[in-house]
Amino acid sequence: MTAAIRLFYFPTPNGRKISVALEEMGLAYEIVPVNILKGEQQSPDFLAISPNNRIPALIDGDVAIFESGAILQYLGRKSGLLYPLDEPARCQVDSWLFWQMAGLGPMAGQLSWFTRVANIPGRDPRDYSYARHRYLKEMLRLYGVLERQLAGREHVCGAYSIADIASWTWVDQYHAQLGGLAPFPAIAAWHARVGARAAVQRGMTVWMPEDDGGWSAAGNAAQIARGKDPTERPR
Ligand SMILES: N[C@@H](CCC(=O)N[C@@H](CS)C(=O)NCC(=O)O)C(=O)O
Repeated sequence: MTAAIRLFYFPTPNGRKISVALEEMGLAYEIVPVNILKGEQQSPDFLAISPNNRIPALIDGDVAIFESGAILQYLGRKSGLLYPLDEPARCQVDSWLFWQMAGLGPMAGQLSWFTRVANIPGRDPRDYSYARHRYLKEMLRLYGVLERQLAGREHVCGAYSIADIASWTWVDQYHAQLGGLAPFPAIAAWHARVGARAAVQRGMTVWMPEDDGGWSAAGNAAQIARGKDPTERPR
């Protein structure tokens, strides 16, 4: 039987937010791989669902959604889970969800981009040290914000919610950018706590392409093993 929910997916932090949420909420779904390393996000069929040509996107009956934050809110409303009904609590979850969407995700993405470009010999002759400096500084600021929020709390908004899932997949994949979580003990404890959840572990491993092109945390580790340091700090 085909599951009602179809998740257009690639195993990046934004894609994994949704597979983790679906696993946490116990909703049946089918993975539709969109291999962004092969340009499948540009296909006309996919653009009809996701006009910004980015994963993730989701179809559920006559509902079609793109943007991972909007999808998390939809799944929270649909399941009645991990998205409080109480308005003050929901506003807190929305605040931290948008914080991740507008800050933590894009800044980590830019830092990763400029670090990787700098690590590809012959890729581009320009000097990216200022870009790396800027995004590393912003990442450190954002981790400081998250550290303060998590100090004395089990989860970002107290109770486990879609706000945790949104930030967790980004911290999980990219904390090596900052040289690890040692300077951020509350984030480190939260990262371990959320990572120990069975649903999170299932959601993180739902589908992998044969060659991840170095996008994943495993790809980062392989890059380090080849002598290229993805955490290289700006001069
Ligand atoms: N704000 C969007 C960002 C989505 C996004 O950037 N997706 C990336 C993977 S994490 C993608 O599809 N990249 C394909 C490309 O750059 O062409 C969301 O949260 O859904």
